[in-house]
Amino acid sequence: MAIMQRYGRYFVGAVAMLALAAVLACGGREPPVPAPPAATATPSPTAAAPTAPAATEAVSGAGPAGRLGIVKGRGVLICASNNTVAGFGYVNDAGNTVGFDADLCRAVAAAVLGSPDAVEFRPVTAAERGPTIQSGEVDMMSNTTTWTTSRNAQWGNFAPTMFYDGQGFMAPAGLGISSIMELDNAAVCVLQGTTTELNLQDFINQNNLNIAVSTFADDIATDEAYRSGQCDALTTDRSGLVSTRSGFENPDAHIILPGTISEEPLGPLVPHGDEQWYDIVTAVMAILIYAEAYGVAADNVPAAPTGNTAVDRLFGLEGSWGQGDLGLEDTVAQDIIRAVGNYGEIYDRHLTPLGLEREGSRNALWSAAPCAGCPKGGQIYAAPLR
Ligand SMILES: N[C@@H](CCC(=O)N[C@@H](CS)C(=O)NCC(=O)O)C(=O)O
Repeated sequence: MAIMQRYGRYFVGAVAMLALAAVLACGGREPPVPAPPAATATPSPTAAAPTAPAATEAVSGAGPAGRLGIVKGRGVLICASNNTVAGFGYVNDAGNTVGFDADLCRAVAAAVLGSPDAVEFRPVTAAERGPTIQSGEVDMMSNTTTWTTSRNAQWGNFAPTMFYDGQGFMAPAGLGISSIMELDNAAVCVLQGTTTELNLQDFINQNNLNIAVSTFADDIATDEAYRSGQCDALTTDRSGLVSTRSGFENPDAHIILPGTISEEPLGPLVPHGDEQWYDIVTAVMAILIYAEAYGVAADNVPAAPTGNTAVDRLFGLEGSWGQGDLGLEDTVAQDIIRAVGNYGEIYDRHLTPLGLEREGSRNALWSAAPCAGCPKGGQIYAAPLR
């Protein structure tokens, strides 16, 4: 196939690339990250490997016997994560899992355990996600997972979407194509057990394309196959493409083609069967979003009434938004925002350095927020805290 012949030059140096790929899966090289608040920047090494009891307690219903009680008793939140996705979930040189998705887990740990470091991250491949969350062996999952109806029905309950994405394609610039329709007769690499794999098939069927699909069990294998020239193009969430490309030695040699073939609303999820726990994780996401909307960041969290009723209610200084009903401290939002910052701070710490421009994107706040100059018009929104 002509496209493969043109791609042949990418076999040159393939051996060296393979070695490199082993540490660069899905953007595995950490991008430059601005210094986060102290608590988030340096999770204690012990947080990565606590001596927690086996995680597979049966959890049913709310209350002390529910997951909140179990997490508190264990003293560690178990969070299924990615470990090779720069910007979202990546194990850094110090052995800590860092990224946007990782900080969502840290926010929950700050809420229920009082420390953003009290998290055990459990890396899972895309195909392991369903069985892992279904078994209840983790308390939550935060790893570029798309909210879909079947996952909602079979896997667990999704908290608010924290990153709006869509599926795209990346190809070597040298291939000379500029549109996804030119992928006819191409070979495309894709990760198993993803919406990506399913959407690719829909795209092929709907457009009557002849695409040779190669699937792989994890990021490392998928990216290696792309880099070594087994495929003409790589497909995943557009953020995943940006993340992957950031780990390449020469990112400019690869283009993310215009065109998005799906909706990929990404967000954390929890096991089915514990409404209180689901409500807690949902509320924590809402706190991150509304803190930004109200202009409250890690360094200006109020500890005394401000006179702004909405701010005071959110931070437990006047009135309530349901903290007591959820088994949380009145001032839980103070703990969360001091520990990890608000939504915008988390985004800027991990995703802005990757080049995922937020302003004007769907990941701006929706926000009819009561602060001058708030970014508006995006889709980041959650249940009001009241
Ligand atoms: N959002 C899609 C795709 C998610 C996806 O492919 N994520 C990659 C990162 S870009 C992943 O989970 N990699 C983990 C691994 O393969 O080990 C889904 O939920 O199925």
